[in-house]
Amino acid sequence: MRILDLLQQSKHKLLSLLIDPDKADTELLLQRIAAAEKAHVDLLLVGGSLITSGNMADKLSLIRQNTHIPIALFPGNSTHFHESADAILFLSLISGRNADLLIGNHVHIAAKIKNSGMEVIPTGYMLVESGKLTTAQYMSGTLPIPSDKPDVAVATAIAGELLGLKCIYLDAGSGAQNTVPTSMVAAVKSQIDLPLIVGGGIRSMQQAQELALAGADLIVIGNAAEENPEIVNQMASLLHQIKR
Ligand code: 1GP
Repeated sequence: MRILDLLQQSKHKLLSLLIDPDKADTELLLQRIAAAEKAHVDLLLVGGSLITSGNMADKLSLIRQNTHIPIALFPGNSTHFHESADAILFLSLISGRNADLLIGNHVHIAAKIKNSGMEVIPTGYMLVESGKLTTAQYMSGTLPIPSDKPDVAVATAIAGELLGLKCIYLDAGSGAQNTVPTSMVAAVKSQIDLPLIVGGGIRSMQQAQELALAGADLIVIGNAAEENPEIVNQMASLLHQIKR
């Protein structure tokens, strides 16, 4: 099944694990993949706004060899593309006004992506202010949407939908102090007819549950799974019990 079909058609909420290729050595990566497989995690996102290790290809092939969970790239820029993933979140940073992250990087990598035959998921990527400067905000050189301005988030998401994007990702940024507010998630979900991905700073079952009930269709966790591997299994079961 294509990942976008899963996002659009799943009858329950979904969990994605974000794998930062810089953070996991081989043994740790294998442990995390095995835990994700056991927990029936729905999607692996591989990437981040800054990747310095340079062995993305090795990490992707290791992941590919050890799991059937679909793998989507979550690139910070066009150099993060690699053909061995199943799909790419083709991110337009619509909360920002950085032309390179709205169209520039896309032009650089478009032909390669098209020739790869990989599934492309055009995604309206929205950074939301989360209590402290995150790597994503810093690296993108953009202002996040203020967390107390759901109307700005709604208008931005609607613009993304009207531009033809296929899903919206509300991200407080990896390691965020505060998650995206549930009120903002609910406001955005009520005004668009697209799958909604929510991530950044989600560390507890309660946060995941509240965000899912507010309208998040896919919850993304990165740091929480690194700090507390047990939470992956618990969060997947919880989300799979919440109907869309
Ligand atoms: C970041 O949403 C992801 O883009 C995951 O964030 O590492 O804080 O869970 P965390």
